[in-house]
Amino acid sequence: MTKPESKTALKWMDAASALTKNEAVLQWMEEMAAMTQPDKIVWITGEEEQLEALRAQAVEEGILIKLNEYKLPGCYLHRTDPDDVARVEDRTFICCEREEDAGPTNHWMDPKEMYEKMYALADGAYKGRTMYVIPYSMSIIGSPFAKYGFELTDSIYVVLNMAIMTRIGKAVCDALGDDTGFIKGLHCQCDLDKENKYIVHFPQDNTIISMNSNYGGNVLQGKKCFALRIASNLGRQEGWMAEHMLILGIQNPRGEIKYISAAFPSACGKTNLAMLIPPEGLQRWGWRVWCVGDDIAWLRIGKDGRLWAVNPENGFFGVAPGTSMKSNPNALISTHKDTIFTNVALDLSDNTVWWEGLNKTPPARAIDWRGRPWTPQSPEKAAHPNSRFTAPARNCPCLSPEFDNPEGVPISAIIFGGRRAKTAPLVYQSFNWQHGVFVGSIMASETTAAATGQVGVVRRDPMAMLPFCGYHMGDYWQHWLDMGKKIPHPPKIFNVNWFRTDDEGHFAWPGFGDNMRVLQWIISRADDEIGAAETALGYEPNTHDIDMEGLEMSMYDMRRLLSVDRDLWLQECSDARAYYEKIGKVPEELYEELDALEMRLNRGYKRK
Ligand code: OXD
Ligand code: MN
Repeated sequence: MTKPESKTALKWMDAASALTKNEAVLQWMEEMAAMTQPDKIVWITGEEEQLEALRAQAVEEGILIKLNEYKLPGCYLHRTDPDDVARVEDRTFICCEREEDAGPTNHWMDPKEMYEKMYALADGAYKGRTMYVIPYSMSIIGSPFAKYGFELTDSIYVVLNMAIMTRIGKAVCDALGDDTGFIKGLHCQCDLDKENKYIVHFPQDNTIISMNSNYGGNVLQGKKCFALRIASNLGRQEGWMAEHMLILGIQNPRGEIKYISAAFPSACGKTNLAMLIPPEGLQRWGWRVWCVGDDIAWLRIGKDGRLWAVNPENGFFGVAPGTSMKSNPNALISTHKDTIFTNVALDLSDNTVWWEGLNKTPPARAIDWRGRPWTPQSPEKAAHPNSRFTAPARNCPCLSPEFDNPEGVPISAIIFGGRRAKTAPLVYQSFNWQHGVFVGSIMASETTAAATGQVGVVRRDPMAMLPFCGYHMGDYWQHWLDMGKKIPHPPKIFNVNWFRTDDEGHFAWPGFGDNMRVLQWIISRADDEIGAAETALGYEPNTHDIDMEGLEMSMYDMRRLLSVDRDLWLQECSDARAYYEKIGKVPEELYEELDALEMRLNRGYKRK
């Protein structure tokens, strides 16, 4: 790597004012400051007073718009550049030493070459600007799961979002002490030049660089860059797992809580499931759901031989459109204070926010996400389809009391799922861990607005990690298989599909709160409490085992939701095989599972 020279030792850095005496941290920051040449350096202490001053400065500079303090206390609106509204998978790189270690699902460039490119762009990038130093922790500071990092940024928006999404400040430096195992992160807004937008990861030196973007998923480095791409590498080396999964607790009428984690691709309802409110009938019996996390899970084998999970984040970066008091009251309430909204519409009647799907009464006069006047007659959407809220987890009415437990929560079931109009049934259980890994490996889903590119196209998204796995997908599957052998009491693995459509193209399953009915079945199966029908795909519910009370749906509809179309599945197998060929380096066990599935389908496997 060509390191930028720090010509005068500690010329830039006022070591006395730094929050740490960690030599490795100071040395690296000195180099970064010498290269980017900020006017000043500000350490983010985590104190409310400092954050409040930054909010005021951001409002003054037009970066944030202060919203109605009475209706939305502590809330702000931000608009990104219209060309900078989603993750940019085609500009995201994993720069490990050997191209074959990044695998065919990641973009790769030689680390030396990439460092040179990045350092050329960063040269003088902070001139006339401030370098903010954000010490942050993924997971609870001091927890056995916790990992620490520093993000250097010239964006107040990033500072304020990171302050919601992660645990920040002096406590992080204190917990890190002299340890050199921290994650280094550099973010330069530059001039948001599309041609020079880069989201780059150097797993061999735990470094992240985001260049020419200001969209959350690209620049809130704790999230996708660290907690998934870098952490998936660390997990592989250290024997744990970093997954694109929500975590929730399901409380039964006896007051017992079982935890599950679930992987769905971006914008496929993870936040909705994580904060689900059970249908009234089930609530009356005492069923309820506790949210531990809505996007990322770090999982480790506990002393008791079960798999334990924490949510490394401290807030929700949720998709706004479609979020309403009907679809997800807990998420909406979470946004009612201390929240930053990005690319939603500004309701001029009361200086609040609006997005499609919030309610049926769009504002008569608004400013759309691009900053243009908007009325309900306007031809374009008021909010961008990937507009977001950044809300503190503590605002969530159903936040689990275990949210801050440094040991995490024990996982009874893992769920995979995606948007599939036809193929996948409502729910099925894998025969065992290895079969479950296979089920996750062939996951596919229709693309959404969370990333740039075409929306609604079916693509393979193994374990919902396609854009986030920081190394070769084949090695990642091997890591899953290896973990399975090491977990004495592994969770059971399931697959769900909330998005199956009927012959008219309407969703055949009501989804949202009614998904609780499926979760109940999953929990009963995880506890070996009930039997199931054995099908070619795995175990499916006996139709009477899904509680349908209060649902406007017949047993016939339910059977259709659970049906397996043999021809579609044979096609699915051949697509999966072609995908495996493309990935290469696929563990033999997964080919065995694919062969076995094909054989079961060909035998005309009947429900038992
Ligand atoms: C997200 C995503 O923002 O997956 O969580 O894109
Ligand atoms: Mn996500």
